[in-house]
Amino acid sequence: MTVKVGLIGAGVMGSDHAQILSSAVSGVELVAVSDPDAARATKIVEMCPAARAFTDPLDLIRDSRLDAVLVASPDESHGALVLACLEAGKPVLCEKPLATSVEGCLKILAKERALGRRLVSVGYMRRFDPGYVEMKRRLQTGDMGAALIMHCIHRNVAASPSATAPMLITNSAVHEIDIARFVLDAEIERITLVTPRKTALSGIQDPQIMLLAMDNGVVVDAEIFINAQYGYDVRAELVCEQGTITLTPPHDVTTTRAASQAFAFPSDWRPRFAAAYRAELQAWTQGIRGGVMTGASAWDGYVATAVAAAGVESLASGRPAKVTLEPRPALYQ
Ligand code: ISE
Repeated sequence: MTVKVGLIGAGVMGSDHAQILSSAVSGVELVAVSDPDAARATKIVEMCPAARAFTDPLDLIRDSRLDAVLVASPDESHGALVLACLEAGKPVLCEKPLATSVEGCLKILAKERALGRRLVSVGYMRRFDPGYVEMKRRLQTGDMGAALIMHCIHRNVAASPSATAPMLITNSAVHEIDIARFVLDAEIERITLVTPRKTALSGIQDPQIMLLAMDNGVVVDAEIFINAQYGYDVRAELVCEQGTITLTPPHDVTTTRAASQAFAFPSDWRPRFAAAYRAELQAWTQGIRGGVMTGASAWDGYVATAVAAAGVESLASGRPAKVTLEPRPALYQ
């Protein structure tokens, strides 16, 4: 069976997904694309000629030819579009965040529970990154002993002019929140935002340091710096009882010349996580065919949004914020 997918959003992420679906994922066909900007949708149709262009995403969701929907539209639209997909009974992979508010996520959880089956996946693509997958596997072998501390770094080149201080948490650190839960298999009890001296190159509180207290005692520290200038740089090191597990820098070559060594950084997350995006989209389409969804669920999407909301609270108050979650429904056990 070829999974017929409709894509909502033809911006940076939508175009990237269209490119991956049409060149690197098997058993899938992009048959529809919607964007309020018809010119952007047309660009995708040029790349995927089987795709029909829409301007209204709800018309796309209703298109009876579609088996599934990929949402890559602006963040504020995610919650309502995911609900519309559930209404139509269609599997949906939504870019992060699942919804911008905790209430929006809870509505999705309630709707999916009422349907009684998992249709929602959330694009926390790091769960498919070979490095993080291996980090989790090594930890689970037990030969490193228990994890004690996870050190993370998340640096972007330059933020968009509309970036705000809370967005360091809701837009960037959510990936650290999700991957810490995934690698450590633990929930977050408390989140604290620490605010170092600000870079003069931005008007907002940047960088920030996020501390996560996990329910198994591990502490995660993550530096989030979205105007780091030199390149897109994501690092992680897990300190365990018997040693450490560290992501290796993801470059192909290092040059040695004139008494120094160098390698290049990507300019954003798309090249850095290219393998993860491919694996995520392949697993999603396989999951649709086989009826078993992998990757981040609606529950994981809800938790990431809830922890980030507590983080924004901590940023404002300067104090640790407790994370309070709804009981986890059986559908997501
Ligand atoms: C961006 O929206 C992403 O999702 C990237 O993965 C993340 O690294 C970046 O900081 C965000 O702005």
